[in-house]
This record gives sequence, structure tokens and C-alpha cells, in this order.
Amino acid sequence: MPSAGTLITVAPTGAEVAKADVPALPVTLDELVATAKECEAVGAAVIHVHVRGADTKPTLDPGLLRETVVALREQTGLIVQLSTGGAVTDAEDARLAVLDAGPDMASCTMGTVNFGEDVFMNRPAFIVELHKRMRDRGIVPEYEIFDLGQLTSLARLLDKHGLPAGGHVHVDFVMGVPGGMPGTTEALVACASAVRDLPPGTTFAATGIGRATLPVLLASLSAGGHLRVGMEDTVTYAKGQPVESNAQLVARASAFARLAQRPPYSAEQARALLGIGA
Ligand code: KMH
Ligand code: ZN
Repeated sequence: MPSAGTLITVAPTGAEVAKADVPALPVTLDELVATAKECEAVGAAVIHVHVRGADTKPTLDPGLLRETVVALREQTGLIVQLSTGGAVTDAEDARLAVLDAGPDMASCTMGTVNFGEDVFMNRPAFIVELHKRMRDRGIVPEYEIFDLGQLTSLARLLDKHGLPAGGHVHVDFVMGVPGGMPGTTEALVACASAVRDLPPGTTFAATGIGRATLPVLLASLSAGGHLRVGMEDTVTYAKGQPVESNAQLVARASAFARLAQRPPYSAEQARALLGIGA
């Protein structure tokens, strides 16, 4: 049964877009917190965080990650989800150490995928380690799905190693990465159908990269799913029109969610849905 509301996650920065190319990209802690507040005000409940160093490049610096979690908790009510995906060049140890920053949630990608000209490596043993460490620390995962078969891998993971912290399973379809599944309605329906093989009550969100943003947003809403938007995934609002801010993307997602009569969940409602603090 579709949720009564829509969980909106904002992914404001990512690890791939260069500040030099997109000046509106939030890269400092101040810029990130300001973006987070704006996005919360227009309907986001979760923030998916990648941090950047003083040189604006992606980093997994443990001190900066901790500082970021604290600042977002102090200055917003958003659920703080740290990326353990990092950048394609990040080592497994550094990606596991992200959990030391103590976020509410963290991402856990369910398989290796070609990523443009690169490879986003996620070995089975690494995924198991991430899943177990998150459960030990009470961190709720968001399982990132770049291809249909990764849902089968997730079913196998949960079968063998048990449910995550909080007992609820939430997945996010990342669609339209060159090397992963396409950002189409057909692919979304295939993924949404495969969710039936996961534990009862499993929820899904979806995000489309670049020009897949709107088709995936509309398909997910129509299939009863939730939404992720943000400049990690798209820097173009419409053809020839650069995104002005993350809040612009969240506001559009919220408007579509209201039209679909599934208004944005507050962070408190989202915590209940995701089993955070359960
Ligand atoms: N930057 C990508 C290589 C995640 O955050 O968990 C991986 C990514 C997924 O963005
Ligand atoms: Zn990410």
C-alpha cells in the first residue's frame, strides 16, 4: 500500500560535481547548513551528505564528518544520512570509518557498478561489513540500488545476516548513472516489483540522474515510492536552465508530492517510517 505521505531526501553536494563548474554547489560547512535549512523549510526530511575539503574536493576526513553531523543536528531537524559511497577513489577503510561520525543513517550500495568511465567498487564482503557495523551502532541504512540485480543481492544479504537497525528496510533506486540501470518508468516498475521479494513493509525512493530526474520523480510518485532530489544528481532544472539551489529542486518535488495527494513527511514522520530511534 502506498504511504500516505512522501519522504523527500535532499542530496545537496555529492562527490562528482565541481564547485568551479557549479558555483551554487554547497561545499563549505556554512553553505551546507544554509542549504539544509532551506531544504527543510520546503519539505525535505532527510539529508544525504558528502563533505568537501577546503580545496572543494570530496573528502572523508573524520573530523569534518563529525563536525558536519553535529552542525546539522544543532541547526536543523533533518535526519542526517552520511554517504559511505564517497568518491570512486575512496578506500574501503575510509568508507567504513564514516560510521564513526555517528549519523542517524548511512548509505550502503548493494553492488559494484560501472560509473561513467570509472568503477564504483562494492565487494560483497565490504557490503556485509557495512551492514553489520551499521546494525551494531544503531545506524539505519539506506540501501542504494544502481541496478535490478542489486535488489536480489539485498534480499540475500538480509536473509543471511538479518534485518538492519530499527527493523525497517528502505532502499533508494539511483537511476540513469552511465553504467547502471536507465532512468525510465519501465526500469522503475521492474525495481518496484522486485521490492516484493524484500521484507514486508520495505519502502523505496528513487532519484534520476541528469535528464532522468523528472521521469523518475513522476514514476516513483505514481508507483507509491518516495523521492530523492538534489545537486548531487542533477544540476539542470530544465533544458538550458541551471539549478539555482537545492531548495529549488526540493520545492518542485514537494509540489509534485502534494499534487499526488501524498504531501511531504516531516522529519518526525520520516523517523517513524524509517525506524530511526526504534
Ligand atoms: N559518489 C558515488 C561514487 C553514495 O553516496 O552512497 C557514490 C555515491 C553513493 O554517491
Ligand atoms: Zn551520494
